[in-house]
Amino acid sequence: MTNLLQIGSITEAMRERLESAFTIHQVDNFDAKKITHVVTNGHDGLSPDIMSSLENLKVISGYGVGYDAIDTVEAVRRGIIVTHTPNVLNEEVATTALLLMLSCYREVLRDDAYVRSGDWEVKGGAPLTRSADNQTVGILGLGRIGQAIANKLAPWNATIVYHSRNKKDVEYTYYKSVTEMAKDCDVLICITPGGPSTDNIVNSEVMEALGPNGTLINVSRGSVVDESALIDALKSGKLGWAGLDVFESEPAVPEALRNLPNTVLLPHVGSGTVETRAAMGALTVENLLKHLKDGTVISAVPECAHL
Ligand code: A2R
Repeated sequence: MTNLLQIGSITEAMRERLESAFTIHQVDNFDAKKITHVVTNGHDGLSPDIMSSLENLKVISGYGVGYDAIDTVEAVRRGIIVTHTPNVLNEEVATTALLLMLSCYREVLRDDAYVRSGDWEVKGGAPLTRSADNQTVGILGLGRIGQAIANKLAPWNATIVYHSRNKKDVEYTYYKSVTEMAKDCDVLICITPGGPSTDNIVNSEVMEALGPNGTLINVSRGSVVDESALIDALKSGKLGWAGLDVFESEPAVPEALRNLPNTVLLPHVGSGTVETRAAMGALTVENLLKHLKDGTVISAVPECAHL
């Protein structure tokens, strides 16, 4: 049997299929020389010290679309194929972005608390909220998920604008500068990859450009948004609302952020439904099984596509 190192947890369905082809080793007890395949997730990735100890490593299969926790430069140098799970989670993450946006606009948490506390009976009708219809929504990263978000916004009659590294062949207005885009937006939705090139790309300047009536949604990586600048902007009213599924040091979320009423916070569940996680798990496993069968994979990350 081929030897597979498991980083982080895997589902029972994944374990059952993997056990038919691999001997699965855990991080607290493995013989580095034997390991040829790794299964991991977007959060844990593969630490440089474990990666360098695995001299016979051939494939790192990631459960998730983001792979910023895996050193792909080193992987390419060593001829190791890194795979991920694109596309199968587009609609789910897009739904999460919409859920956060609508929750901010319609103050779902505040109004839910209003009913539960009994305030409705005592104080009467709740204060009015804002309409999510007819808003200008800036998508930061118009890739697979970004496009799914744009599609899902159609019933709200949104005007879509976007920023990404390259201009796309789409009807939406392209902005070269995130700040210039934020000035023209009611909502900014972050859905770029994490990593050095997008680190704190949403800084205080961008937040102030979005403004007191603006809403920031982050379903990408915590590193994309300057979290302490975000807390300052939300506290001072320079930014109106934030809906966040991801944070700088997950699962730790600063108390200052947790105490702010103009936020909706989720525990990184963008793709976290039974159905979508099953599809992601199946693709993670199939990449490994295909490599065993014929030396190729289904969904290599772009950097490794030539390997
Ligand atoms: O390369 P482009 O022009 O297509 O732009 C990509 C954009 N992007 C960036 N935009 C601005 N500055 C950057 N430094 C930068 N780096 C990348 O993000 C593209 O429009 C988008 C990523 O799209 P996809 O590669 O199709 O990724 P997908 O599947 O939409 O997932 C995005 C991220 C994952 O990496 C996870 O972190 C998260 O969603 O779940």
